[in-house]
Amino acid sequence: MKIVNRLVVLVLVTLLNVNTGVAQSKSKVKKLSDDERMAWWRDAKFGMFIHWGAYSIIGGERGTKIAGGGAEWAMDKLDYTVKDYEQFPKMFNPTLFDADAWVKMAKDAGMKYIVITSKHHEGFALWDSKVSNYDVMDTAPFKRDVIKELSVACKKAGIIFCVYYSIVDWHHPQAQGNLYPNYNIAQHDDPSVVNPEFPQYFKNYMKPQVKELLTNYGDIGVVWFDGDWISDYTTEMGKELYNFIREIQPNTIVNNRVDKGRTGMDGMNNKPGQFAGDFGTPEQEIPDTGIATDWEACMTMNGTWGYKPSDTNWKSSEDLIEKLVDIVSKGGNFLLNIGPDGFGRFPAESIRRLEAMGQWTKKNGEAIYGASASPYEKPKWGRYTKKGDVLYAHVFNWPKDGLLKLNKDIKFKKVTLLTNPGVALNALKTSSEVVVDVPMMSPDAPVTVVKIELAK
Ligand code: FHN
Repeated sequence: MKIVNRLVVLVLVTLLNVNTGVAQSKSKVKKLSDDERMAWWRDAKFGMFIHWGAYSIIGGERGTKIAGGGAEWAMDKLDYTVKDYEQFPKMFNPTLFDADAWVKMAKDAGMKYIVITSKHHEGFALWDSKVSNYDVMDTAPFKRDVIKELSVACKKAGIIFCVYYSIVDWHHPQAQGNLYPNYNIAQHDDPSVVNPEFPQYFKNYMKPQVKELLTNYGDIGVVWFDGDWISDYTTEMGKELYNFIREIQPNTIVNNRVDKGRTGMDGMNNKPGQFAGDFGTPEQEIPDTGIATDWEACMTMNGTWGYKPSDTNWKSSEDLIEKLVDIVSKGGNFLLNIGPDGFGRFPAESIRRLEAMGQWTKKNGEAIYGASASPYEKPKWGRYTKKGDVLYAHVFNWPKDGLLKLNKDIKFKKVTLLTNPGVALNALKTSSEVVVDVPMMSPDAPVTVVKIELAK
């Protein structure tokens, strides 16, 4: 073959081998089965959600105005233009940020994974993105890669590191950065408002940013998408993104908001032809009964995801512990939110609740981690969880007469208090219930766990 022809063939072969678009690095990691991949997440049960960004400086307030709802929506709710809002990333300098301290508070609370807002709707990235200067390294005086520091701290502590990423971007002109004065209009108010350049944002900005998060920060346990509701974003984009992620890190888990149309209680996609990622994401609510597939309820401790000092509507520690039990008894995970302030501090009210939950999970974690949903209807006094041939009765309302009445179908071998395994409790099976003789006072308020070793 003439040299010229050979050269032409060589050039053609080279061109065919070059990936178009974003170069994709194929992982060499062993691809687990779905059950193997979900195993750690199903056992973990309890994670920390962290909403942190430039909005954490604003605290939901502008002059006399206080943003309704979540303070992480300050840019929209307090009517900032893109230019006005850019002042806040330019002053983002949370010198009290201590990743190890944050991770310790999560771990001591009994949380097994952390999901941090790497980029919320405001568009400001908490990592050193090469796709954008609107990030903590180029725009902010802080010049520390928050995602790097937190991922390293998580790895050191054995906590699974996960990232939240907003599909919605109120700063990027090819997303919703062109919609002042109402960034919300293209989301909930008027889905007919679209940006014809959104596909370019998706291909040339969003995907490269997601690739950065999955390439530069070690193993990513979960990519937690949000903002799926905008009409610019399609199920096809979601499927492309899901496959893109799994090619870079095959065993990363992706929530259902990678797709569109999550609805109602279960946060699952109910529309035909839509896929629902790997788990459902009911928000600020707990399904009344379990859901057939994997699911995680995400919830705030007060009424806001982002830091908002005016929001003093804090859930009690007792309520949060009961919510954890309720969720696990229905087969779900609990992703509980912290909104650190603009200095990098967790609010004191949040720390108090984390410590109270840690005291409870330390004593009762056996009945939570790795446990499965209750095999019985929820009893009036509390909830059941189960692990192998052990049933756990989590008692919220302690019986005043010292007689705990369990489901009549329970066949038991031994009944004890989880925190006092050496003392067998008297239990009697009748035709209508199993009655257990318990102490007059609840030994481990707010939720005492009775351990029931089941007979075969
Ligand atoms: O708009 C966001 C909101 O700010 C927050 O991030 C929650 C957390 O799941 N998700 C969206 C509202 O559904």
